[in-house]
Amino acid sequence: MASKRDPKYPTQPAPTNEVLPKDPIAPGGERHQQAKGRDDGLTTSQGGPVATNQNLATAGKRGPALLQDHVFRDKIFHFDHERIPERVVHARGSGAHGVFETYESLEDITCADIFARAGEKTEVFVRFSTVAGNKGSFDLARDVRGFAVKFYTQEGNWDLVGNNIPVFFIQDAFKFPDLVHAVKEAPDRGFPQAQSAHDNFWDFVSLMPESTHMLLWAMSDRGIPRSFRFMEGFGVHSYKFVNAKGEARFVKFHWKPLQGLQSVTWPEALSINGADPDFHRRDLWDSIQAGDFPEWELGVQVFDDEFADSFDFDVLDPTKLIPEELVPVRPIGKMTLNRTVASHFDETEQVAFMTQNIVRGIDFSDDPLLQGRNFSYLDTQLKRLGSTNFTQLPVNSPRCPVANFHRDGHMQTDLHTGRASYEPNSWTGDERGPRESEELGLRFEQQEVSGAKHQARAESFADHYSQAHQFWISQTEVEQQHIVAAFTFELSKCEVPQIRTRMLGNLRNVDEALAQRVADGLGMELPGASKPAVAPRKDLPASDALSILKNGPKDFKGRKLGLVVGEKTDADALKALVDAVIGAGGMVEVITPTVGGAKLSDGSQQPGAQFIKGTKAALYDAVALLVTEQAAVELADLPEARDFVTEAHVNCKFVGWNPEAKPLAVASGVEPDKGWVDLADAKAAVKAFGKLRFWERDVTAPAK
Ligand code: HDE
Repeated sequence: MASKRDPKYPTQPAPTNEVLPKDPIAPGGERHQQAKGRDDGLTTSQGGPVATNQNLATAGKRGPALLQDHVFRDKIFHFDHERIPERVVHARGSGAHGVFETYESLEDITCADIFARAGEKTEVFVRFSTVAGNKGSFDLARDVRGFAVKFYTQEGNWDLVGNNIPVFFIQDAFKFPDLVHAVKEAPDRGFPQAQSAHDNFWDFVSLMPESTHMLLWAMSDRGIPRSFRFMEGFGVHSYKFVNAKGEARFVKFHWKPLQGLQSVTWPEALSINGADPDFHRRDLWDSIQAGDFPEWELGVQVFDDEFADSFDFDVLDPTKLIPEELVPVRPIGKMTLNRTVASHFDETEQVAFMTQNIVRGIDFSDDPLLQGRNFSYLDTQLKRLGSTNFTQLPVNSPRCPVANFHRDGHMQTDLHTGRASYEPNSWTGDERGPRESEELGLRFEQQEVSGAKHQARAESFADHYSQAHQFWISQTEVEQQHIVAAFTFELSKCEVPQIRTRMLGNLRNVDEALAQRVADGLGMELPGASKPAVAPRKDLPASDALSILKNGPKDFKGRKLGLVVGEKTDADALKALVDAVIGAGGMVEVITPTVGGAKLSDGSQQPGAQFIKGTKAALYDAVALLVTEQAAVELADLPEARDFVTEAHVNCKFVGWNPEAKPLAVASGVEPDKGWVDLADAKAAVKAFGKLRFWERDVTAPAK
């Protein structure tokens, strides 16, 4: 056979509803077994059994080490070379495997095989990420989140490399290195890490008014999601669907979490980063391990040239979205993440996403950001993974056959046979090798192009503020307050006053009230508005789809209760509450005075998952205090217990309690209100928890 590469693993399932085959590298899989070595015996990289994994060979008992200790050399050599360059952006990521199921055939609009048959199941790998921070940074940075999905389709890999925000900071790929340099650590001092609250970032974006719409999103609670499970994903750019007749339409991709949307508050984000810097990756891991598989619907906004021409903005401009009220999102399939990675490095780190990985039936638009990305992603994989053969790594390898005349290169793991590595050739049979196919191959849309070579931004990209205003007026009051607070916080960290002033000048073009409230928060005079390239529109209607709170969850499913239990807690009440939470599809983490647990009223020992000094209310979606008066008095003496209650209260969480817990509430300086629900009726309490926040309490909001 000339050069046919067999699918590495697993082979592509037939287009039926059968469950996917077991992945050979998953624990218990064939390759995993191999990796364990011979009969569980330790071996060198060459497979030789190892006699000692403890000591260097030395000359004499206490003498110098021997150069000949090849076992030591093998081990330390490999260790010395373990690190590869981290991603220049999106370095910190969390991956998971899953399956995508197509709802119905989309043959009328795309010939993509993945959308050809209703019920078709396609294996996927997803990597969520923060953007600015290094690999070891914390999860709750205020940042954009990456939402990259690799579909292993029968006609090759399709990568939808998106974010949790539907627009971007810049309109043209030429500016990307500047944007990233501005937000990352300052080159002289090497900090700040994983945050945008610093002069360089705001200097740059205030000079780039096209960033303003995205800034509104990043300063909203979208920048601090509760976890990956509760955020939307967006392809951002306009792409194209092309059908078998060659007809093309624009398409925008949306991922909608079936868990609903949810974010944390900024004070909680600060708290979580200290208490559990891995909060998001742990959440993804725990929920999948617990069998509570997160799900997203893939939806599309499909529109033609006529709509594109009539739309208020250029559909090629990635700083603009198309309101869902104008072009509804049509659900076309569902993704379920059902398997954690077997190895973070082998899979999450080595996965190589590339926007240019499209399949027949999907095409690029002329969005200048997308066109630039198509160039960048291949480069970056070679830098990170070190060889053009990175597509042979299991996580990157297509599940359909690969056949071409690419040869050699570092770390070639395919075994090519036959004498022809070129075509045309006149060999026959297996020696002949693969051939191109007019019928099966991907062809770009036959688009007419004209015009002189050009090196300037199109005028149709000039409006930088109208949709930022639309976003602002689409938020609830609470969300607007959070946006004001975020701008105020971030700009307060800019040491150079002119940068703050310039940004306030830009915000005036978005909304006068927004600019005034941020100026008030900073204690600054409102400067004159900056001069916009074109006058912003203020007549765009509000869009409910842009608000998180208008798209929240309906119950406590997939959420976690932090349940404080003490000595002699009523065992029946505890059982009733735990049953009610689990019955609602939620999780409970029991918090006891020491991690050894507490003795309940019936004499049984309740173990603690956390102890009160080692956890924070910010880590839970609701908290409950199920304690005797005596236990409440003892807890009231602990600053950590008082902080726990105060943090829950000021962040508008629902607090479940029994009246005996009052001494703890009093010592914490909080006044129980209607967001404090009596645990006597456990089911009613869990129903209240499902609302997630009692915003009426918002103690940080300015008095009306
Ligand atoms: Fe990326 N981006 N990007 N980006 N991007 C990378 O590729 C780049 C952009 C996004 O989990 C890099 O493998 C350029 C928009 C995600 O592995 C790199 C431009 C969107 C991920 C790169 C953009 C994204 C990346 C770094 C402007 C949302 C993580 C490592 C033209 C639609 C994928 C890597 C993963 C990663 C380049 C802008 C999303 C350097 C040049 C817009 C989710 O190739």
